[in-house]
Amino acid sequence: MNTLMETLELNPNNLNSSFQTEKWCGHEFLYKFHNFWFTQTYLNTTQIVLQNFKPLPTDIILASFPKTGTTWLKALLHSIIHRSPKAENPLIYNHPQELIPSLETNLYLQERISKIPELLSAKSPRILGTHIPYQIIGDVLSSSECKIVYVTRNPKDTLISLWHFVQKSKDVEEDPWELEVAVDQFCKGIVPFGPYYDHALAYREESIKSPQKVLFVTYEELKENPNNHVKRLAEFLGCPFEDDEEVEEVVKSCSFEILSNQEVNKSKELPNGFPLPYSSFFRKGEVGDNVNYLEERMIERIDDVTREKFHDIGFVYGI
Ligand code: PAP
Repeated sequence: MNTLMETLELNPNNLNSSFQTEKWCGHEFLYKFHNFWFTQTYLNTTQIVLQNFKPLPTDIILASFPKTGTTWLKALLHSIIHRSPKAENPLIYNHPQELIPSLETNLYLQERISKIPELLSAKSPRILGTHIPYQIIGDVLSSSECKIVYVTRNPKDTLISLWHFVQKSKDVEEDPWELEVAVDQFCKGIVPFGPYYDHALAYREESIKSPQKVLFVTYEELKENPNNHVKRLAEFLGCPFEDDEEVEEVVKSCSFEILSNQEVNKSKELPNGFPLPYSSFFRKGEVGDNVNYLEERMIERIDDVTREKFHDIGFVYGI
């Protein structure tokens, strides 16, 4: 516990002098740390995670760039690991973000520090989320036999989902994040935990190098064939399903239609340590919604970056 307190003292709130900064939206600034961009809060908590989090060999880490399917995967992983009879499914009464906390956004927060040992004492295997890029948290994650599931989503839908999410913040109501600006910042990588492309590529590379340790899955393939990918996830995690009905039940109970209609997920209450309500994690849950918002020239600009960053190195995805 002392170590945590000491770390906090080493991270004073005034970071402006030591990090490259960019204005983001509302009153938020982003800070550049190891070539990725962080809000002030997450820069602090990320450093605390790096210095204090020790993964157990049995841990399952769900890694993702924001808005790429984190909530869905949290629900799926929880259901795959803790198979429970339909009526007792904890997803009926608990938001997926509460069932599976994220290291830097829900756990290693100043106000939760005293509760960390208790919060991390969950029954094995623990499932924990993170948006921290592999370039930054890779050494920590490779220090144990823990498994990593990484989910990604096509860049245009990711951006549109993020743009909607950010509009819900009070701060941004007064100083809107114009779509034009959002496209520009996304393409330059200046969004929380960005650049999106570098984030996805490093986890993808690890999944190719160490397929037993890292499983890489896309939002779109999950949408297209959820049953197959849920089976694949369960096999990767060492707990394969015995019958297809069980798979069907997991897929159904975690579907957007079911989850977004649970009272807990419609709630306007704020999750622990988070400035936006539980309901903000559920919007449309569709593939291709970006075409309803992005102008042709915006699409072309993002596609150009996608070609350069992904396609040119053989990852044909995202257009
Ligand atoms: P986070 O990284 O901040 O936790 P994350 O859950 O990755 O957010 O992203 C939210 C997106 O996932 C929303 O997408 P949209 O804005 O395009 O609609 C949300 O609707 C979608 N989502 C949440 N739950 C599900 C689900 N069960 N199935 C499919 N999509 C989902």
